[in-house]
Amino acid sequence: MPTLDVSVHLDPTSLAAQMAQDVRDGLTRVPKVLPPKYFYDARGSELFDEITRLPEYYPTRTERAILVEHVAQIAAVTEASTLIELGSGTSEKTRLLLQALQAAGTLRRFVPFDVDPAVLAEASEAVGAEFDGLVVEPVVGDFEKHLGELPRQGRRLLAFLGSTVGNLDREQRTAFFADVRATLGEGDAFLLGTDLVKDPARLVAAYDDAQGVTAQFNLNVLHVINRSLGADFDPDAFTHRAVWDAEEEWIEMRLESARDQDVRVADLDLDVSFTRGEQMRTEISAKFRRAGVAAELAAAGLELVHWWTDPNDDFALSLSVP
Ligand code: AVJ
Repeated sequence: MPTLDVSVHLDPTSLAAQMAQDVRDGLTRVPKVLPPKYFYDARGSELFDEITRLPEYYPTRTERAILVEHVAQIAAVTEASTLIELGSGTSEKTRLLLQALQAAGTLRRFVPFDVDPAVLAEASEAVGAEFDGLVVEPVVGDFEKHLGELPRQGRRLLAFLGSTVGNLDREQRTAFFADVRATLGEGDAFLLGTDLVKDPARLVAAYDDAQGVTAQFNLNVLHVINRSLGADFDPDAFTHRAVWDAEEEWIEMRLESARDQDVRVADLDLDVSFTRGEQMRTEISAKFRRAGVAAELAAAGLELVHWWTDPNDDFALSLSVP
C-alpha cells in the first residue's frame, strides 16, 4: 500500500477556532444564523447520505444520471490527467469521472479536497486501492479559503458537484468563482453541478421530506454545537422549517424555537435567548438558471462551454474553461 501524502491547510485547532467564531457571530446576529458547514459530523454525514436516497430529494440521483450520460464526453473534451474534487471525495460520482478518464487514457492523479481529514483518508484509500497506478494526493482545506493551495501539475479537471455551491450566497459565490478562475490555467476545466429553479412545491418537499430525515439533519447542528462548544441546546425545543424565497431563488432551512428559552454556550461564555416562534437560518440552498450560471462564471473569467441537464431540466452540469 503506497503511503498517502496528505497536505493539510487546516489543522484541527484552526477548525475549532473557526467554528467558535462562526457560532458566536451567528448567534449574536439579528436574525440569528448558523453556517451549514457544521451539519457534517459523523451523524450529519449519515443523515445526508439518507437524504440523498429519499424519494423527494431528486438532486443526487438526477446529477448522477446526467453524469452517466455525459461522462465519456467530459473525459474526451477535458483530456484531464488530474481530477480535483472539491468537498466529498467519497461519492460514486467520483468513480464515474475517474473511470471515464482512465478509459480515455489521460488519468494520472486524483486530488480529493475536503475539510474533514477522516473523510479524506477514507476516500483516498478506497480510490487508491480501486484505481491501479493512480496517484492520490489528498488536500485538507476549506474551498472558500484554500483553492490557492491545489497542486498545479497536469491538465486539471476541477469538479464541484452536488450543488454545494448553492450553500453560498451571491457574494460568496463571486469570491469562490474568482478563486476557481485563479487556480485554473490554460487547458484546465471546471465541472459544476447546480440545482435548477423549479416548482416551489417540489423544492420545499425536497427539503421537508415526509419521513422527517431532513428535519433530523437540520436539528443535528444543535447536537454538534452542544458537543463541540459545550452548549445546552434542547433540540426537542426547535422545529425544522424549509421555506422557498422566490426573490432570492433559494431554499432556506431554519430552526424555529418552540418556546421562549435561554441557551448557554459554555465554551464561548455566551448566553442567548430565543423567543417563541423565532427562526434561525441554518442553510441557504440556492437554485440556478443557465443564464445566471453563465453570467456568474463569465464575471470570474470563465466561459461556459457545455451545459448538460436531465430531460426534466431539474439539475445541470456545466463545464467552463478559463
Ligand atoms: C449538500 C448542500 C447540496 O443544499 O441540497 C440537503 C444539503 N440540505 N438537504 C443541499 C442539504 C438539506 C445539500 N447540499
